[in-house]
Amino acid sequence: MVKRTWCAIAALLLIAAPAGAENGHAAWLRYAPLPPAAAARAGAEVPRAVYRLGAEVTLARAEDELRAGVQGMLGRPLESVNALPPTGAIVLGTLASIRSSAPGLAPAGELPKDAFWLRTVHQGNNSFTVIAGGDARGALYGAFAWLRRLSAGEELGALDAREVPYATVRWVNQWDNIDGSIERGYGGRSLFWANGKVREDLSKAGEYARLLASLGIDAVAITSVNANPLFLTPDFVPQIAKVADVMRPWGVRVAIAIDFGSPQSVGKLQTYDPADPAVAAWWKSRADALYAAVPDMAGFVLKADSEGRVGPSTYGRTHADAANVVARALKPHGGILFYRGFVYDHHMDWRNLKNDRARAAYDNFHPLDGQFDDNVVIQIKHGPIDFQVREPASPLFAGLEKTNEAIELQITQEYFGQARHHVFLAPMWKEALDFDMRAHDQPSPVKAIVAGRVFKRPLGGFVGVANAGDADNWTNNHLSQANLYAFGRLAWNPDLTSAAIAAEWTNQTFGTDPEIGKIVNDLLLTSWRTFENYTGPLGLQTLTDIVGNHYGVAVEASEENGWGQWHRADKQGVGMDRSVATGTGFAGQYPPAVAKMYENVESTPDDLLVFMHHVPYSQPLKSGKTVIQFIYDSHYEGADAVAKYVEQWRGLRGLIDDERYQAVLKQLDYQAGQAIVWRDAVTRWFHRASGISDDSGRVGAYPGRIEAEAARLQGYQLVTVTPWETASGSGAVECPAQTPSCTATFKYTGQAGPRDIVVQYFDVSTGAAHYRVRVAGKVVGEWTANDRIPTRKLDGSSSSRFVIAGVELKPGDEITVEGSPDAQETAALDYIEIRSPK
Ligand code: GCW
Repeated sequence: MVKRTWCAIAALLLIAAPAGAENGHAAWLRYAPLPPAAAARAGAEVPRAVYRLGAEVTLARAEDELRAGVQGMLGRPLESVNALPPTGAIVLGTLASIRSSAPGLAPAGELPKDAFWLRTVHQGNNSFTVIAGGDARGALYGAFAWLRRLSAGEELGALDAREVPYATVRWVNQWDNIDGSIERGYGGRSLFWANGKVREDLSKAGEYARLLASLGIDAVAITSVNANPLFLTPDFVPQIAKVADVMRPWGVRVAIAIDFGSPQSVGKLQTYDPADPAVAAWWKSRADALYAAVPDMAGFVLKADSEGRVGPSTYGRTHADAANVVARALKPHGGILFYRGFVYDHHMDWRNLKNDRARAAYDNFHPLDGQFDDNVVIQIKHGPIDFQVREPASPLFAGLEKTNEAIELQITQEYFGQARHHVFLAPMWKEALDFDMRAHDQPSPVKAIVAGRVFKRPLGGFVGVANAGDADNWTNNHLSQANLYAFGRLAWNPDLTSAAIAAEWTNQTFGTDPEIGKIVNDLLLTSWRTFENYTGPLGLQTLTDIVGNHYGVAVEASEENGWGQWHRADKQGVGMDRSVATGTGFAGQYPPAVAKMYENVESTPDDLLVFMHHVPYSQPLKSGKTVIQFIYDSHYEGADAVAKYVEQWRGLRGLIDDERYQAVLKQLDYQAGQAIVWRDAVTRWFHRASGISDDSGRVGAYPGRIEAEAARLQGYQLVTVTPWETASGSGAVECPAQTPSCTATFKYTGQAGPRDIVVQYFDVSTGAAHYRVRVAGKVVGEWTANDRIPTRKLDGSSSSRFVIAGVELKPGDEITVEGSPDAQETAALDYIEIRSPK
């Protein structure tokens, strides 16, 4: 009885929860009420009814979307009608159906597939809004585009807008594994797979398809490129079909990634040699089986001869042989094979100064230009290395003229703070997309090349490695949603500016109040530079633990191993010499005008200076500042900028919902701490390497900081931290596992007054240690280190910060940090810092 009552109350509470509860699940499709002035204007412009022509499910979804959007934003229903009301309506359908049923409303002109036309037609006092698609999917895209305009408060009364997608390929790849984990995924578990099979409940996968459709993305590879051969077994045919069924209503088709060894591992053939007719027949039979169940399947993605994946090299065959054998199996069904250009040797000899991973894509694929079938697309990462914080555009884009191409952009923030740091990637992508390759000395921006416009290719476009999972808000960081949004918008129209995309996203996601726009857009648009500043500027690449988790700082992790992400910093200087004259020759892979620019130190842009050249630390940049001083300054600027983000974000209090306000504030606060870890590690590392001091005297001098090694320790023991630069001073202290607790006591010698106490500690993934801080015996703060940072070690990833604000201190006060280990986590401590309150 008691239990029942509680259930009833709980149910009531659920129902009573504010309609506007914002956990981020609605993403940019919130359809929140418009501010009164915009609502009044739109109220007059938006018809009261919707008339849909055609019964296709995709059109029905478009109608639902319009109804939900108008109801949400204008607070009034949009009535569905079965005949054209003379008093006006939104008329939704394909151009052909509108032309035959309501010829007076149809725009003159044609629309290709996926394109749409938004148009208002006034007849006397009645007005019609026409949403016409080249096909049903185009009409759906039109509905979303119209709603986007409505949400931004745009004028809708005199529309005449025709939009055609820039490219044929607008795909995302999920790196989802069969067990439900996602490689480099930070947004939770897979939306498609769990425990070795398809998820029972695919409703979120359907909602995801809706998000993708709102951007014009029309295909998703639902399995990781590090492909599990099981996905090609007969058992998976109905499972893949199940996913396809929930995505199809939104015009989204599925693809899978395949393993090249499957003819042998799954098909039990003796070989997977692409030249063997039995192998070709096997690929054909698998494609036939899949297409029988999923007739609109989009195709396959293939990573071969890369990072341990098998490929054609086993049999001395070429990538073209490999791609074509699979493409021919897909061809009769209209399927496409995406063959990844990410092929390189990860056992390269680092001692050989001529070796260069950046050359690999071009060296592997350029010689094969013209040998790929016309339903093969070479999928090329935007830079020649691997999604680092700054890279030049891959020279391979200009190196294939008779082959279809797609640019691969990584939406998931593998090298960008893994959704714990806020980095809006559109400005970086734009730089690659807009980069002019000067192929044949003609304008040839990368975006136009991949779309097939420069070399007149029938197929090509944009692929994003997505960041979505089953987290309530899809990405685990509200601001990371902006990256998925930006990818989709750029895939639709790469001519959009980053600022326009940021503004659209912010309007829809947080509201149209100009103050919100000012704050959020500034955070978005400056964040790439900020991240680059505190990680690896000047083309150093992300100075992260590249052989480990790709998260925290580890300056030397890329050196002296076969992975080829070398920056070659030594006592005299830093950078890879990639010139033709004296280096690896990489610069020569670009068309002449670009090659010439990168060949010389003087003409190489500062942002890529040490990517292209090995220079002394004293090398002046264009500004006159030396390389070493720039490394110091940029790191301080980057860390300061994140600290400022926290303050800027506080300006949103009360302007946006508290739920997301608090969540982002917490994330930014964490990031501000991490940016300091990065700043100190990189600057101290280069200070030690170069022996050159910081003109501003900051590196190595930390006012208010007291090292744990210098504290009075009870139970705590000194420990060295690897890499050394990730701990302040000479290391840290830790409390041996199984010890109940240890203490480190610091003496305050400053003036009396309120102070912030910053505690720098280590939060590893193997336990939840507890910390308690006392001042003169009184507890002033305590917390548990239970964040799930991807490391078991004391290092740059686990180094974390807790701030106890506004504590009254007087000279002589003892500050004691008591740490209680848990499991393997040793309540380790790096330092405390006492600073004036902000
Ligand atoms: O950046 C690297 C990632 C791998 C990934 C690989 C690739 C899917 O660290 O996790 O594997 O790129 O793109 O194939």
